[in-house]
Amino acid sequence: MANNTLTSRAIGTAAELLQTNPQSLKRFGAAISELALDISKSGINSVVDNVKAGVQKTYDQTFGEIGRMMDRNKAYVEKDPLEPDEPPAKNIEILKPKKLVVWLVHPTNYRQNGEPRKFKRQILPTNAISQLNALIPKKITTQPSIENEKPEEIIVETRFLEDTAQPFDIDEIQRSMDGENVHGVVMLCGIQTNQWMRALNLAELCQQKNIPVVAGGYHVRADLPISQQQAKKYGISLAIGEGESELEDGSPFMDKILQDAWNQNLQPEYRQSQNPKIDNASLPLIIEDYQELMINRNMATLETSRGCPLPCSFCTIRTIGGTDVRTRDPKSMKEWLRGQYDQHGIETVFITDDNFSKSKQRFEVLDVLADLRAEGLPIGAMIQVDTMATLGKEGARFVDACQKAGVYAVFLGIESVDPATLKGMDKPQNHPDRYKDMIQTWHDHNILAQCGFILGSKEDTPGVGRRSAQTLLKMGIDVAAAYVLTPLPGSVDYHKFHEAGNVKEADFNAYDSHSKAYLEFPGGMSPEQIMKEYAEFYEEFFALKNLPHLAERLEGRALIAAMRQWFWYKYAINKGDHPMYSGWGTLETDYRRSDFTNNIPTDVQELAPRADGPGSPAREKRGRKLDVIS
Ligand code: B12
Ligand code: SF4
Repeated sequence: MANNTLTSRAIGTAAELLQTNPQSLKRFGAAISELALDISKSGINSVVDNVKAGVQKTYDQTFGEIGRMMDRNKAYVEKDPLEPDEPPAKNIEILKPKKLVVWLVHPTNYRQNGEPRKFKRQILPTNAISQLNALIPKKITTQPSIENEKPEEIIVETRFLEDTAQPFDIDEIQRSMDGENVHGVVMLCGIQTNQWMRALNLAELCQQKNIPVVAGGYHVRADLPISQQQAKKYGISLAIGEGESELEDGSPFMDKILQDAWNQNLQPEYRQSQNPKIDNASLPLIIEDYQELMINRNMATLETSRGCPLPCSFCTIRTIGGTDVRTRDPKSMKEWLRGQYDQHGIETVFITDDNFSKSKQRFEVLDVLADLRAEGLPIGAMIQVDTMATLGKEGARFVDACQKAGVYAVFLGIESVDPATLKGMDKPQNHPDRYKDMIQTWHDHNILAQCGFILGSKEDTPGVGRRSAQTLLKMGIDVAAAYVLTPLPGSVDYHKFHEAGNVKEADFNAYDSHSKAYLEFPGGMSPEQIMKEYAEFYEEFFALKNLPHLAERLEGRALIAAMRQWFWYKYAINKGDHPMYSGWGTLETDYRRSDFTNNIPTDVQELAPRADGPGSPAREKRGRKLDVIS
């Protein structure tokens, strides 16, 4: 009997892992060896019975999973706290509570043929959804506009829609807002520049149904006049700031938006007074059904700090997130992480801080993770750091602390192996002659070294793709993500290149650092040549002959993660996606971006940034801080 249970558990576990968590190969392997041990102990007859039981369980699980997949496209709805459990007795009139329905929608972008880029499973959860879910209260109290009017309590019901992995069903959104005393608002959130055109189209669909829309995220915070004009056309209200911030008049950003949404009186824009402190900001509220849309449902994202003091000209983190790094209180993270593990099975946390090594609280955060591991929680972490993170005594202490904390992967901002190109990027902290030692240090701590690499700078010359891939391989980089140089609105590059007339693309959908090169520099490579270099970089780096080397430098979880990522990158590139923006399979949709001309300015000059906007020379003089070891 014990063997029966053991075998079906092993088969069940294996089936479950294959269905819901294909990357947990290690546990799958353990389940298989458990099964093999069982077979050798119990003889063939009982094994046949056990396999039957296992097959039954697998069958049940498979159909359970199909059911879940069908449900997956239905939005998550929290139970209305005022909704009675029992149906009301006849003849008793129940006053329907007032309710504001808030849809958190993360827009995808379009493929070049106009098809929305949608997958059956998404690679990483969108932080903005879980973060805003935490910031939106369950109830708001109206502020009376006239004397003697009583404040009223409004229930706030939050739903989500991940446009990258779910159909955008405007009728379902509209139905959720139907009814007496019910109002609704769609919050388009976490919008990157390449998602802005899709966001406009979604807003257009909402506008046709009279559903109010508020939009926010890095693209909105870049504060471009053209985006503000486009927003006006579709009646979009803009949230130019962080959800945790305050408006100029001192009122909380989010409260004001919710109040105005209830009163059906949204303003054209909400502008934060300054980047807020986040010490005690709410931690993300993870939604179980949302996690089910992910390839790895056991991974969560968490920001422990915001901003970066370094000067890289292509990046918007320092210009929009700020050069003074703001941190969360690490103590609050311990309970949060424990809770996420217990409630949602979160075993991997991607710390999304763009430069975790510049967070003043990095050691405290790592201690929290190490303590949890000491308690027996199998939590692992991925981090992103600069190339100075391992330097000196402090660097040595940092890498040790990372290993103790269960960090198994680090993303390094390498960007180029050529000092002239790095100079052009205003990245003085990067020294290619130090890269090899730095990578070795991470490997010595059994941490896989992944890096970002940018192609298409004016200093790049033909052959740069293959040449750079070979150099990175020799230096020991395990997995490399290449990007086509793109002027992100809000960055110093955006101002610089626009001013110089190098920007040749008016469709923001193409600003995904992958589908198209459009920056042209006099004497530099043509956009076609840049795309050729980009393709050759991936071809060279991910040649099968390079795969076995991973096992020479890593082991355990880091090795499994490196192999998983390696194959993932190959799969995504073969599919024509960027590995950072791909997913499992394709979610078919009939919708095609129709208004190729409507939303695209006729002249790139219309893309001009504000003279005092983020990344502008006017602001750079005030904000720039050099904190670089040269
Ligand atoms: C994690 C991450 C990823 C992940 C996951 C992305 C995802 N879908 O969530 C991966 C690795 C997949 C990824 C890929 C890419 N990313 Co990325 N990514 C990040 C990173 C490091 C963290 C994002 C995050 O979780 N932030 C935390 C959340 C809570 O912040 P938020 O979304 O901005 O939301 C806050 C506010 O903006 C505001 N807000 C947002 N929406 C709304 C809506 C309303 C109504 C309100 C009131 C408020 C509000 O409130 C929130 C809480 O404060 C950011 C940099 C950063 N620090 O933000 C870059 C960043 C977002 N990525 C960027 C880019 C360019 C990309 C890529 C195109 C290529 C690349 N260079 O990496 C690809 C494209 C993939 C894609 N299209 O999604 C840029 C975007 C800049 C831009 N203008 O487009 C950023 C800003 C980094 C940078 N280099 O400057 N990325
Ligand atoms: S080090 Fe990274 S996060 Fe900091 S400015 Fe440079 S690219 Fe941006």
